[in-house]
Amino acid sequence: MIIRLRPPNEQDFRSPLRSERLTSILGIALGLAFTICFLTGLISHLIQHPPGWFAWPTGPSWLYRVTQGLHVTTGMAAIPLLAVKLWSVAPKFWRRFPTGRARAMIIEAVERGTILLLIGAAFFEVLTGLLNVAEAYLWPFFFPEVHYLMAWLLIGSVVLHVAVRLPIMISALRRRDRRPPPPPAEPRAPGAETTITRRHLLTGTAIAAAVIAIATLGDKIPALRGVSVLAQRSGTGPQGLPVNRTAAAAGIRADQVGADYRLALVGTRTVELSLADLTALPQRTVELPIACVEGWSQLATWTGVRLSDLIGLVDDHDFTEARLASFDAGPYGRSVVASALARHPETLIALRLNGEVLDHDHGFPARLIAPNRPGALQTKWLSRIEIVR
Ligand code: HEM
Ligand SMILES: Nc1nc2c(c(=O)[nH]1)N[C@H]1C(S)=C(S)[C@@H](COP(=O)(O)O)O[C@H]1N2
Ligand SMILES: [Mo]
Repeated sequence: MIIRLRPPNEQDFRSPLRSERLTSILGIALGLAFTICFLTGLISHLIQHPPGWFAWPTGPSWLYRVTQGLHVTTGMAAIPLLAVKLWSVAPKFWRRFPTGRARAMIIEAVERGTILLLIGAAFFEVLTGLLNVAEAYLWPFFFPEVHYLMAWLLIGSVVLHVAVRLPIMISALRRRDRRPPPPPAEPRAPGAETTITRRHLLTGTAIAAAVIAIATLGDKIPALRGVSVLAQRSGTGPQGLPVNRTAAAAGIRADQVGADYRLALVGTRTVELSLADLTALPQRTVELPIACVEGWSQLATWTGVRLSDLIGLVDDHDFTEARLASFDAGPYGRSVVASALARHPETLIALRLNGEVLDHDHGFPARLIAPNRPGALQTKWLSRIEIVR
């Protein structure tokens, strides 16, 4: 027997389950998922790189926890939608390229180019996102920037794609083709028989998306921990809270956070406070989540000194922001707290976590904890707070 290898053509794809209606329904679901990812991702980007016009509210304290948890969960749930959507249009990838008329060829080339861009950007976003939450930092500084730029490319090509296909989509949704079409005039080719319906396929896809979402939610919603096999963090760590970067990984030396520890407060005056000085100031206790940009989040009880009380020790004037610095020279060793958040009564320089002195890995001797703020900006191992007018 001689087997001739050739690229497939449109007719090789025989499943009678494919239809414009099925593709349209999957497309709407995927478009919604990508829109949610884009908007929640954009929020996260703006909080971390705020332009002048942008002010993220100081509350409710759980808001970022919800937006970023939604980002990662929706992105994960989009994976089966993307897979089935691509399957539903697979024959089109092998459509013969029109030859002859230049205009038709150009239109076809532009169309195929846009679709290629759309698919490439979608795979790229999902893959980089997945690697990031799996803590596979293959390109640690590179990830957010490229993921961010690709998000614009993706959402742009989604908008273009929807605009071009809207008429087909609307007419396909008006038509009722839930049942497989009647058998064609000629006898069905082998492989064309099917025992499932389009409705089964859609329900199965929806269940897959839901299972992935629930399996992802465990490090965000404690009640789901037991069934969340895809949760990115175990939820355990010292003092019941996961750690992204340990003191050892951040290169914190014992002498920096030992008996000689001082927190420098720099305003119109400068003061250096030892841990004993900090402990002697009025202590407050708040319940606030750590909400990592990677999607996991966890509530904890924090005790420490109000940032506004510390600012009051060195500056009596209006200020625009407080600049925090850490013994950690890494990318999360610095952060800026805008004045509204710095004045918030729940914004603390925490010394204790869940009833104990902060663990070294949670930022001992002192770390920031503030409401409605990405975990990456909750700076640990603080060395200096500068008040900027
Ligand atoms: C499985 C899917 C996805 C996962 C797991 C994921 C994960 C993440 C993570 C962990 C971040 C935080 C990065 C950081 O600040 O360090 C992020 C940010 C972001 N994501 Fe995704 N993502 C996914 C899909 C998408 C999609 C489909 C889009 C766009 C439609 C998107 C757009 C964004 C944007 C705009 C940011 C902000 C980047 C920045 O701060 O500069 N993501 N994503
Ligand atoms: N100095 C410093 N602070 C830091 C980090 C860091 O690497 N260095 N990681 C941040 C990140 S990404 C998160 S999610 C939180 C996690 O806090 P935890 O380790 O106490 O749970 O700390 C933040 N503070
Ligand atoms: Mo984080």
